[in-house]
Amino acid sequence: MSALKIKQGSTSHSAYNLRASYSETTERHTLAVIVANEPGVLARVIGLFSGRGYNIESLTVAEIDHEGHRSRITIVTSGTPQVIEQIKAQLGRIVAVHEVHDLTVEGSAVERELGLFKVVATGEQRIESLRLAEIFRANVVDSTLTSFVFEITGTSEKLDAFADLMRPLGLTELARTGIAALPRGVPGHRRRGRDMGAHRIIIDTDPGQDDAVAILLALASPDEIEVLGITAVAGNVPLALTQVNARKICEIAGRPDIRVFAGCDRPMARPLVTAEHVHGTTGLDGIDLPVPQMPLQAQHGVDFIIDTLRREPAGTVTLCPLGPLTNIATAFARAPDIIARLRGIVLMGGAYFEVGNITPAAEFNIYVDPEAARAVFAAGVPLTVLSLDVSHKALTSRAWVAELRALGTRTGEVVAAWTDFFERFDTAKYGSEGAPLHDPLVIAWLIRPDLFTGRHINVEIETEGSYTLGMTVADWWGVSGRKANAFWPGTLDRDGFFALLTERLARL
Ligand SMILES: [Ca+2]
Repeated sequence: MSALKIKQGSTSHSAYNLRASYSETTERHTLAVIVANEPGVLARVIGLFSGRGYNIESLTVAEIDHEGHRSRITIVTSGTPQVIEQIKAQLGRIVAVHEVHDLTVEGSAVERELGLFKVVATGEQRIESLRLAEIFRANVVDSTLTSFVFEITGTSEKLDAFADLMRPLGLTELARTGIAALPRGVPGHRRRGRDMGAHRIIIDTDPGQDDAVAILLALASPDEIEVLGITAVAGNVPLALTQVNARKICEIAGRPDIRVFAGCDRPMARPLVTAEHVHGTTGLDGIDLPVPQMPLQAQHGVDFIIDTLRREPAGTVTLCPLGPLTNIATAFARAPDIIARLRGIVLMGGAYFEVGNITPAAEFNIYVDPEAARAVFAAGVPLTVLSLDVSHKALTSRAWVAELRALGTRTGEVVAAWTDFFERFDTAKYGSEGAPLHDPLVIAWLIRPDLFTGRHINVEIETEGSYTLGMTVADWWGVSGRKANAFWPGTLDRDGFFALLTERLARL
């Protein structure tokens, strides 16, 4: 069919006063936009079209809008006028159908407000499911002989409707994993953090140069991310340094208004293990930074996490741990009611194919507090795990450091100096050119999940092994039969990731 793009026109704000019209795009193809105004309609619409053999060349949900309890769904389809008439007749039996004309032609701005979900289905129904997926404008992101994962874009209601349809087809897991990337540069659609669609996050961190880059990336991305606060934890270096470092980073970003809290100073059940050998004695070695002027908040970081989750609407806050999971697990233990109020957790930690970096079996963040990690992975929260499997694909390069310096900004120079520092350690350790930039992947995942593919799998934490303490036992191949509890990205668009970093850091 000819190029077809949809944008909200002036008429689309009123779903109930639309006039009917067709617009011919070619001799054969007809565009119809159908607006329905009933909750749960999507499930019935999809059910209507599955397996009916309509000669529909394109049927795409272009818009879902919820006003109170009412849903308005715009469906764009093409086909012969006869087919369109059939669709209208079928739909008219279950919903109020209006056709819209005179829509302004523009990109898919509507998608910007919708969530991104991943669905795992198995078995023989794959083809059927894919056909349904097409209706939802879904992308298959991972596929094996026995299962496939695809992501759909939509609201929670849409996901629920989709899940109902998919279950008989072999749906095994369903998890909300993030928000679709927000295309930039569409006038009138610049959004700040509090708006629908943006991630509202608490960053829990043990800076660390790579933590610092993650925080800078978040603060440079207000369209997609609102930072509610930063909680420091002991990890790479002791708490007395990580809370200071977190404030230094906020000041580099020109954001002394961000509230920084000190959390736990040691793991739940073990002595603290640190990583000065990687990050230097301050945790931010590589360039001298001034003593921060912004205050440390008086409240304990764990109390801030608990209070925030109890205060904010349920399902709106995401935790982003970049260090040992002590603060998070302590908050869960002290206030179990907050677990169900989380939108999700997106963390850096663990490894499967890349195995360990602090021991042969374990990644540092999980190793430092394995009891905390076990509690978090068992909490039943939608969990996304950015592990060494992807961070070892996020290797810095001389060309990227040169790009940072070429920005000619203080931020560019600081990040370049940090990279120079920790590259020395990692280059010697791994024999590679460049060093892995672990923690910024958490923020990159929130902004651009399309840079990753992965699987929804079971991950258990080893807390007793003689040689494997802190290992993330990740069932990538699905051999354990244990229930999936985490989305585990396995691939990364490396160049896309560094391009995103450069673009965002240039704003600070
Ligand atoms: Ca960290």
